[in-house]
Amino acid sequence: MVNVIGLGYIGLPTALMLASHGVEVVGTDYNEKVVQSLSAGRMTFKEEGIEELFCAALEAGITFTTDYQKTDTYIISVPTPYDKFSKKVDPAYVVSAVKSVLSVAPKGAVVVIESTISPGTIDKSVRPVIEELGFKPGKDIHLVHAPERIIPGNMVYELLHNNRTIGADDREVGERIKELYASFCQGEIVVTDIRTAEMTKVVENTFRAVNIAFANELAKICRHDGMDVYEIIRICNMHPRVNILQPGPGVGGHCISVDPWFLVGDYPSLAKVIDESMRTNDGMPDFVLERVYEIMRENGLKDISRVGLYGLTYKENVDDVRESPTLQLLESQARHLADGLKVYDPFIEEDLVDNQYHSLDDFLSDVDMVVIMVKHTQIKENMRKLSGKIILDCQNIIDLPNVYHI
Ligand code: SAJ
Repeated sequence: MVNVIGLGYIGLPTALMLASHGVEVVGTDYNEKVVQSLSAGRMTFKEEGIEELFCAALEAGITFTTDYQKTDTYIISVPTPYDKFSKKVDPAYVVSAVKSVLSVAPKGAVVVIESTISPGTIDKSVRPVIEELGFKPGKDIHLVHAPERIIPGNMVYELLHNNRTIGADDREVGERIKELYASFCQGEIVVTDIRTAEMTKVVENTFRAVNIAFANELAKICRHDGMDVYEIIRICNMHPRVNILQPGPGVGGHCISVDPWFLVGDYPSLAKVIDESMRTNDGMPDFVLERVYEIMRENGLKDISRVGLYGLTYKENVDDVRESPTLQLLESQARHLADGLKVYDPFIEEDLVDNQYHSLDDFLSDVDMVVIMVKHTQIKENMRKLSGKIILDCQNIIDLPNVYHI
């Protein structure tokens, strides 16, 4: 039996996938509400294909509890927040989950850490705790790091098809865990050491962050001299060895906007390109706000409360707002004493910010200018409703005349 600890965006889909592929699974979360909801057959977040997977896992017998189980395999997928000032990962949840596991685990159990951690966290923060509690890593307890790579919005497909990395102290244990993931994963599974697995995960997200920062910097250069950044990137990407990502209003989510900071925090004098890239990305919501003021001036629009932000989530077609560029822009707005921007997102039902609308028509009738913040499919579908508005399209998805871009 596998005990999956932490039933969030990563742990839950992984638990469901294992359960629906013949593995006995118990899911544990300290949040009683999450456990109650899942036990009552209600999923806790929206994601393409997740309801079907949830039903299959329930039928296969998955159960949910707040208690840790006595078993031979644990998968820990708890959050790893980072400290915004030191730029370092905070492994407190991982450490606390490991301690709870050790209070019930039999000798010889395998503890797989899926949570993203900065390179060296297992050596610095996990091994000492295991030793303090009287266990010998590699003998009484086996450590594995199996970082997840699925992308919100396409999680179920990617769980099945992505390649995976398993980092283990002991090759034979690594191979055993590889077999476990191979119960559902059709991608290639590489077995390596723990430090390499930790580093690989952070480097992948850093690569994407630096590439997006490059696109954002190009957007600023092109804006300066009236060039079309999208056309320039499109043509450059026709070169067989060039693949530039897209500029946007900022980088959100709990991965690409966070993980690269771990390298900056741990290697401040070495991670120069990464540091500058992260600052470029973090500066984009402010850049968008400056564009809003510029376009308002150009159109004689004086009242910022007649401007609406379309999209509140960190990316398209998900209901996740963690580190979202829209939230960052609203924070900036408060600093610039420019309260009153209106907000609408079809994926967000609860009230998260001031001046938030839950009806697109009401939102549109209260604004003269619309800022497209997210590439939701729904926005493209409703494009005709936007005609007549001043539009700042930060995602280059609106095919109407006289649209402004970043
Ligand atoms: N973005 C751009 N321009 C682009 C692409 C993305 O501005 O060309 C923005 C998005 O709008 C969003 C942010 O970047 O705000 C991040 O979105 P994303 O779709 O690039 O990535 P995430 O954060 O949803 O998921 C990433 C993925 N990592 C990589 O692609 C290397 C995913 O595979 C990881 O599993 C995930 O991080 C994670 O959990 O670490």
